[in-house]
Amino acid sequence: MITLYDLAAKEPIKCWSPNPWKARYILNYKKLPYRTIYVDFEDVDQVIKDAGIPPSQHGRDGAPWYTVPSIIDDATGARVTESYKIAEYLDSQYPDTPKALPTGTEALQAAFYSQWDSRIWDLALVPIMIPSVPNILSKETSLEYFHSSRSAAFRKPLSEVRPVGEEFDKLWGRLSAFLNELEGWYAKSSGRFLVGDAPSFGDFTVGGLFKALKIVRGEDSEDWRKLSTMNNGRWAKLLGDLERYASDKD
Ligand SMILES: N[C@@H](CCC(=O)N[C@@H](CS)C(=O)NCC(=O)O)C(=O)O
Repeated sequence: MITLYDLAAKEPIKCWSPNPWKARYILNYKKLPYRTIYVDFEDVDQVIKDAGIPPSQHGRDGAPWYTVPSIIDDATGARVTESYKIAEYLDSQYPDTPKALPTGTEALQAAFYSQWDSRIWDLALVPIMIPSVPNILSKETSLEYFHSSRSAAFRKPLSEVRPVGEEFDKLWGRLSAFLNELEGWYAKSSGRFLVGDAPSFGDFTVGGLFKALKIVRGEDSEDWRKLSTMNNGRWAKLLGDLERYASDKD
């Protein structure tokens, strides 16, 4: 059995965070049986370390940083962290399942991921979503951890992270420009996904963030309404197409 480490949230929400969504989409797409351990935000470091999983990266001070998603595969004893590495591991360990990194597209997937990751986090979606995360966390201690870690990362109180007025319009404008570019890449595909009619890591990456925004800000929020109507509903349609791989009822 595979164990997936994910972040905990208030009932009835289960999976909500952009990065764990990528791993969950992949496990569901491959129809691999798994169970989830939901970890409170402030415990991620300790729980992942205690499970013998390596850090996914190191901070500026060189300190190891343990993150979710991480997996343990009982069949092999493998402990894997970081969504892209999880995709690589599952593709090679379970070659008879559909590939998250289809053969021949590996370099393109890596290039896409690097483009996405280096650009999306500074655009509007993240500062819009982050201040609302406390609404869905279940424990007081998680709220404290989230407030202090994110205020430190953004160098301002969490309540001031969401841009307002002109600043919001400017960030949203930059996001639209990026999404227009993304739509242009999708338009070159022969199918509904990035590489034809089968979803792959790139789609799971885009879908994971959009799904997180929808859950964290709420389906009825103005932010989701704006995002879901951009590019003629392209992103709402992508989420809809991925929905059959979005079960968190493991
Ligand atoms: N590039 C990594 C990013 C993982 C990541 O940033 N995970 C966040 C949750 S979305 C985390 O575990 N944060 C722990 C913390 O903030 O203490 C991946 O794709 O797996």
